[in-house]
Amino acid sequence: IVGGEATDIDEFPWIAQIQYRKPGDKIGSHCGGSLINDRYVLTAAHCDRKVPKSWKLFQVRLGDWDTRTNPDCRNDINGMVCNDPYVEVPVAQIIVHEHYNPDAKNQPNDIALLRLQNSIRYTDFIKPICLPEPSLRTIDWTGHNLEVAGFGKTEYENSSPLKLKVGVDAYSADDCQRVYSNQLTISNQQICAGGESGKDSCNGDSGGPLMKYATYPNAQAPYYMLVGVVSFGPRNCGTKDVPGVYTKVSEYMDWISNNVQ
Ligand code: 4AZ
Repeated sequence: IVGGEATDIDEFPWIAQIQYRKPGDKIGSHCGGSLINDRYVLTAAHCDRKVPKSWKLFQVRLGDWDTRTNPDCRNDINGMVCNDPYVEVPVAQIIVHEHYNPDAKNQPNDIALLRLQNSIRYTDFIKPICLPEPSLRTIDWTGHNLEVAGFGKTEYENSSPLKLKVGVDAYSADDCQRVYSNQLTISNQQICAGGESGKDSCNGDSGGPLMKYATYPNAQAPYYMLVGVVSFGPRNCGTKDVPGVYTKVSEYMDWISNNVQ
């Protein structure tokens, strides 16, 4: 996230850090994701496909906020206050969209599900995000301020030790196509947001959530809804008038239902 700010410790408790085992058993995280129920994390297909083949996507970390926190603190050992109770769960299955095309510039169907080996116990720091119900799948987000969050690249560092968030405005499909016109086609299964100089998602935020907090029709209270999955953008994140491109989650609800057991 560039141009963002630190989240609260219990903000966006669905954010997952996808972890890879690299040669030499080094562990790294190059993508985010969103917990959508007690067994599945939604992420981007390119998180599995565009990393070196020798890197194995093997687990997700949930509930983290400050990656610098001493992990010994996870269980309130020796009276240490545990303020960052993350868990790490093995990935049992990676379900990449069958029509994802890693070679296409416009990254069609950049969406994947990770089935977790165990079901997750929800805490103040680990909770699923809501998916759009049928009546909310046709909302036109043009001009709305959405939020994106993650541990990806910042204006200072290649990744962020803290969970960060930033607001990005949604583009209309036409305006986004105009921006990318001679390079690639933006489909209506994608949504663009950003374009404000210095405020954007960035490398490592991929797979993470683009969200809208609102009181939706027929709801008593406001809640966060998952609108998009971070997919790609200009090499220089936060380039003025060049929005990031997100996979539009409302277009994939049947795919999600069909692939979640
Ligand atoms: C990336 O490389 C990436 N500004 C993801 C999103 C954006 C840019 C780069 C959007 O993972």
